[in-house]
Amino acid sequence: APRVLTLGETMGLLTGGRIGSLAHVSEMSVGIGGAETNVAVGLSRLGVPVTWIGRVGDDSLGRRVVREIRGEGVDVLAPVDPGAATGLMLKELTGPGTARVYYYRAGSAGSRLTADDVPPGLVESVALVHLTGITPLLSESAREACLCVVRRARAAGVRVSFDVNYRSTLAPAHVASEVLGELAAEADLVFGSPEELAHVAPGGAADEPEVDALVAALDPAGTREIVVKRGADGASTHAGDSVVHAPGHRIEVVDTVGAGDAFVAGYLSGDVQGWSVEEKLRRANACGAVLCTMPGDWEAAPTPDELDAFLASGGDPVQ
Ligand code: KDG
Repeated sequence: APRVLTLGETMGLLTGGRIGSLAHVSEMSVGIGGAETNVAVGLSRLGVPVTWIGRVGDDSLGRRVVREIRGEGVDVLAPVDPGAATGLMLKELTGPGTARVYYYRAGSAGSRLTADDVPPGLVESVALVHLTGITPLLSESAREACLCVVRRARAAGVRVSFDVNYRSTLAPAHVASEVLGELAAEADLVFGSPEELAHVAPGGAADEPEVDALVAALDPAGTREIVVKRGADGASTHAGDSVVHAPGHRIEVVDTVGAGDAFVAGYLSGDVQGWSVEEKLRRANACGAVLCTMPGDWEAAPTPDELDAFLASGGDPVQ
């Protein structure tokens, strides 16, 4: 399959050993997480060649990030920034299948990503570039890196994918609307929940976003794919005049964090291979569902065999 490029920040991830407030839980497990590497691992497991660019600190968590992601078969370009630490995220388990995340990432190495971290010729050599709304809100230089990659992709005829992935802890809504709207406007594929799409659609910040109106605002020419993610309720793709819906799956949820990224990986794996919208949505929903059945932001990302097994047993679509 053709290659995908993505860039962003991947952090150390400490997860509470049991349900309970971090004011009291005494043990945590160590891992890593970042929306773009979650997608990259998802793609790699599905057999799609993928490159990830992200800065890490000169520290053990940074070495762990590089080793883990490389170990998953992702081509990793991770400049070591001696001036800042690798970012950190704490996950507090608030109930069965629910969690709250705390970031310790302001000024981190990952947030110091620059346009110069993207080597000449790389964007032009891939089939698709995937960005999320997290990276451009990390810093001015990270925003420039995203804009530069999108400009280069557009100039070279490379497809651009953008997952809104709005994190309110990184920027207030009016800032996010401007920064993320700018990227969403340039993407061939836009992923988001109805609420997220409302943040990036011109004039879209209504309380009860009406999806058709948002799609019309985001894609007036009808030339792009707007993929509306609704978690367990499935997803739909609006492309031109057509709307395709695919149901979600009935599963026992262990941990939903990262499900959106697995969904995107499933969708993009089909996109770079020229699949139909129906096929892309079906795989995307299945990937998102499988990811929720085990703990971790990316560890449970399925291989094609695991997807087949899931769909053959217990992967009942919700009717
Ligand atoms: O999309 C899942 C992410 O939330 C997680 O893995 C970490 O990149 C991350 C973020 O910024 O929240």
